[in-house]
Parts: sequence; structure tokens; C-alpha cells
Amino acid sequence: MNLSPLQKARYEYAPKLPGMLRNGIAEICVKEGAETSSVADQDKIKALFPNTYGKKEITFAKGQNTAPAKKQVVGVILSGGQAPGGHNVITGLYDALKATNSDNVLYGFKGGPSGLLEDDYVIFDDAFIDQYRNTGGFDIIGSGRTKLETEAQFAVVEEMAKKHGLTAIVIIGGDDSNTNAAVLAEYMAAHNTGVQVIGCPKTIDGDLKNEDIEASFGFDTATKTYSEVIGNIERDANSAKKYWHFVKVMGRSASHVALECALETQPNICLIGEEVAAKKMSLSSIAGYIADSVEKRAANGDNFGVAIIPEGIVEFVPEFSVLIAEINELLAGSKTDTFNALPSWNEKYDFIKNGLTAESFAVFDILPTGIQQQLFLERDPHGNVQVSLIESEKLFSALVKDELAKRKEAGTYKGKFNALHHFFGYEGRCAFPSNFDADYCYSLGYNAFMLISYGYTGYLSKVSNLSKPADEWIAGGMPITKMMNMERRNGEDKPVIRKALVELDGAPFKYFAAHRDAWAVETAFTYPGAIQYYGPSEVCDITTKTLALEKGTM
Ligand code: FBP
Repeated sequence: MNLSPLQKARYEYAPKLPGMLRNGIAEICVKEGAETSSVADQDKIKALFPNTYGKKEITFAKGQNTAPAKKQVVGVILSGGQAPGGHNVITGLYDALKATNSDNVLYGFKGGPSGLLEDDYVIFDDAFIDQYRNTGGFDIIGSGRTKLETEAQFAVVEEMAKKHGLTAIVIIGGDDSNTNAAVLAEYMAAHNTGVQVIGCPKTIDGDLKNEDIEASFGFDTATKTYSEVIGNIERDANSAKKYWHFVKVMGRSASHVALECALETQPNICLIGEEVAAKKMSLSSIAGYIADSVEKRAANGDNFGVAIIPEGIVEFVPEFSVLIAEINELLAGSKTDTFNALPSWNEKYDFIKNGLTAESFAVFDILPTGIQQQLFLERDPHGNVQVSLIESEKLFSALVKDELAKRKEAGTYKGKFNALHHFFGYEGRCAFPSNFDADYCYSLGYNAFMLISYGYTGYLSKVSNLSKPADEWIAGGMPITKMMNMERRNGEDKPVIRKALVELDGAPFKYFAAHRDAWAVETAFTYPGAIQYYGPSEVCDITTKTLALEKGTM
């Protein structure tokens, strides 16, 4: 295999563990804390998880290892979207497992949860693992979005576990996958299988976080990657002084990624979906807000700027959500065929006009034709509009252009507006993990094995105190049921881990809100540059601004 110099160097990088895990396996003891209860709906969650509810919070410490000697055969899966550092969770898990007993075995089930259902796996050895140390991507075993959630699937997993003699399963995933890990743990306990289930918190979106989980892995690297490129674009904008750049960044629903990139790069505009929903903003009021910045900057002779748009924004705009719901209804069942049979866009347009309420049609009608067509042509297998495919960066720049045309006519705006569009998503999901993510992920995996060897199940691997240097990090575990509440999903009440949206009274948003009016008018760009892997710690080991603000260290 041809290796880049950085790839070679990263193979040699020794990830930093929390201090209490550094003395070797023989000197890791466990301290049990208080019993836990779920964040809400305690009686209902307790009834659904009779075997795994209410367990104790645990932390590891330096001291004699008292875990029972037992050969461990562990299966691991990667679930959902890629996030930098996933390989290190697996290498950390492998190293702890082999350091405990060289006869222990680690299976990697391929392609996500489906690998476990279809018995598609590899057995890791040193040579295999060493090729993936400190590298980005999930290509070590692949990932997938199959949901592991039905009794029938659990029964298949039980069979697989029996077949391979699995003692534990580690699920590396986001809020949904870890919710399902908790349900699987309960199933395994209820059926006396002896198979433990441990989760690890992953997602670049940053929306798996709560009072116990300070950050999901991958968020640090992905946001640093996007911020590097946004900073480069800002510098280009400030050099050429002729374009407004509309940059969409990933984040399926929550706007944490956009907010962190804004804190890193100080753009003129950053929309936050959660604020849009709270203020019930309309598409035209958002366009007006951006146009105000364009107009003020133009008055200063600055016909350029940068606006960050979160991927999930449109679902937070109340009138847009109503429009989507009406379109889904309008095309339900056989009505899709009727619509598709109409020969021209003009006829389709009339069909839409007759089918929508006047309010929703008014919203539809201000959309650029390309977006209107996208809403009707690109649908998911259930016939629903695929909101994630909507090019919201183009949508908002078009709406701003229209608004500026009106202002030009009214004589208030005299500038030039040339927009360019970007979408940064996949570019950041498989970057070489930053030192933070390399260390954090390796620690999560190592720690997951410690939870297994001490016999815990239904726990999330927890590494906290993350705004401090790694030797001060605290390793332990938290019962997943503690993070759960009941929510209505697909017409049913379900126990789920609550998705963490941007908190409008949280420190990161407040910091942004306190500065954005100045950023909207001035050119206050900051240029974070590329992730640094080697060099002074204050350059290489910095955490996200979101974490620093949440922890009060910035
Ligand atoms: P996870 O929640 O599984 O971590 O994935 C998040 C994400 O990266 C989103 O930001 C994005 O909307 C989505 O995945 C894209 O999914 P896909 O890889 O299936 O296109």
C-alpha cells in the first residue's frame, strides 16, 4: 500500500489516555457511584427496562484490577454516518482487550448493524488493526444505517452471539443507535444470554450530548475541517471583494456544526435552526435579515461576505414544515402517479396551486423554480419530500437576491450582489482525526473494554472533563437508560435518548448572539487554518469553542 507521509506518521502516534487508565490494565479499579434514574418519564422507562434501569454511575480509578478473569469474545459495529475517530475507538478496544488476555477475540461486523444480522465479519489481529491507527474513515469494517430495533432482529443477534461465543457487543453510533443498544442490552439481560452491550457516542452533528456526555466524537475534527475551508473562503472573499459565499454545513437537524464554525470563523451571517423555530421566523424574514447585512456592508463599500447555513434549517422554519406536510399529503398514495402523468411543469404547477392551502402556496410561490421542482421530483421511498436534499444555500441566496432587487427599486440598496454556493459535509466526516478525537476515541474504546471486563451492560462509555488535558480526563460509564425519555416517534411512544439541540440560553449561542451584529457589518473574519497534528499543544490539542464555552474555559 502507498502511504502518505502523514499517514505513516499517524500510525506512530500514541493516543493519550485519561490518567486513571495509564498504569496498565492490572491497575484499573472501578468505583461505583449513585444509582441513576432517567432524565424524564421514570416510571415508564423503568417498566420498559426492568433489568437494566437504575444501575449505578461508575468511574475508573488507579488501583488493583478486580475484574473476574474470563475470556472475552467481543463484537463491534459502526453505525450511521462516518465520523473521524471511529477507527481509534476500535483500536482502543482492541488494545485493552488484548492487553487483558491475548486469547481474547475481537470481531468486527461489517457494514453496520446488518453485518451482525447477516454474519458478515472479520476477526481483528495486530497487522489488520495497525493499518487503521489514528486514521479517518469507517473503512476498517464499514458502516450502515440498518436499525437494530425489533425483537426478531434481537433474536438473530442472540443466535449470532451464541454461534461465535460473543460475551459482549460494542455499538458505536449516534442517539438512535445507542437507544437501540440500550434496548438490545435489556433483551440480552432478559433472555439470560450473558451478552453485555456497551455503546460509544458518535456523530459529527454533535447532537448526542447531555449532562453526562460532553461531546460526541467526530464533531471536533469535522468542524475544524469545515472551519479551515470557511476561513479560506473568507480570506478569498476579503481579497477579491466581489462575492457573497453561501456555505451550507452538515447537521441533519441540530445546528451545532454551523454554530461551532461561526465561533471559529466569525462570518457575517450564521443561521441557527433552533432560533429560527423559537422566533417562528418565515423564509422572507430570514432573507430580510441576511439582506440587511448585505445592504449595510454594501453601504461601506463591502460587496462581499460569508453566510453559514445549517443543513437542517428548512425544517425549523414553521411555514416551510407546514408546506412539506401539505406536499406529502398532496402526493400521498396514487396521487403521485396522477402528478407524474402531467406532461409539463406548468400543468404540475397548477395542480400544486389547486392542492395547497393559500398560505402554503404563498410560501411555495416565493421559492426559486429549481427548489420548487426539487420538492416534487426527489422523494424518498415512502413518497415524502427529501428535506435533506434541498439546496438551502441556493434557496436563501435566491431569496436574498429578490429582496435586494426590491430594495434597489426603493433606492435603499445600491450595491452589487454576486453569490457563490458551497456545501461542506462529506469532506469533514473522514478527515484524519484531530489529536483531540484521536485521544478521545481511543479512550472511549479502551474504556468500553474496561466496562465489559467489569461486567457492565447497557452502559455508554463515558470520558469526561474533556476541556482539560487528557491526563485529567475522567473515564467511566453511565447507564444509557439515564439519558432516556419517552417521545412520540412514527405514531408510537418510544423510549429514546433525547437529541441535543442548540440551547438558546447556552454559553455557545449566547457568545455568538453577543457578537453577531458586529460581525454582520464588519469584516471580522478569523482564519483557523488546517488541523495541526504536530507542534505546540496550544495549537494541536485545542478543543472546540463550543466545549470551551460550555465548560467556561473561554
Ligand atoms: P449520524 O447522525 O449517523 O452521525 O450522521 C449524521 C450525518 O453526517 C448528517 O450530518 C448528514 O445529514 C447525514 O449524516 C448524511 O447521511 P448519509 O451519509 O446517509 O448521506
